[in-house]
Amino acid sequence: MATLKILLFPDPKLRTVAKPVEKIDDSIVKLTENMLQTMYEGSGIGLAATQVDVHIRVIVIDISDEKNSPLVLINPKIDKIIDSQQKSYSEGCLSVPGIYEELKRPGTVEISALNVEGNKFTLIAEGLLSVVIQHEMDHLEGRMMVDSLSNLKREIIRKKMIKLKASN
Ligand code: QAP
Ligand code: CO
Repeated sequence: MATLKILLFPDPKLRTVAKPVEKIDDSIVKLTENMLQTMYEGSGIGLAATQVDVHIRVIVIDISDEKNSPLVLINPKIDKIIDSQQKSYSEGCLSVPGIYEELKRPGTVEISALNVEGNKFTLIAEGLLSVVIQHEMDHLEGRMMVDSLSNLKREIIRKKMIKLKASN
């Protein structure tokens, strides 16, 4: 396994729209393993392939405290918004380290995706899991959590990230 380099906001590559996975071969399996390792190493709970500069529709998530419940979603789709009542959550992002922002999203969603064996599954996600899935699916569309903030806030974050990059 390998740790992958995570793109940082405002890297323009984070704006790439990811393509569907057509065939789950060894390279996809390896990518999901490396993404999980990268996420765990960064103390993350979710990571999209976009963030490691691979522009295909793959997401990894683990919201468990023990970090022993990896979830891989390939070509994920929101089939139904079950509870359209917007819920507020403090969101972070491995591509925007040190920044947490309160965002509103639908509370409960029904998702379908392929697992790493290529089998389709559906799940009803609520609470943190729902938020993380929606956050990671945004990455696959080239969207980021800073997009809904005010221009001023986004500009402050952009400057912080550029300083952070320069100090690394
Ligand atoms: C998305 O984000 C998420 O600032 C996943 O210094 C997170 O795993 C959605 C992280 C929370 C909703 C709520 C962030 C690690 C990890 C940081 C992450 C940091 C180190 C973020
Ligand atoms: Co993110």
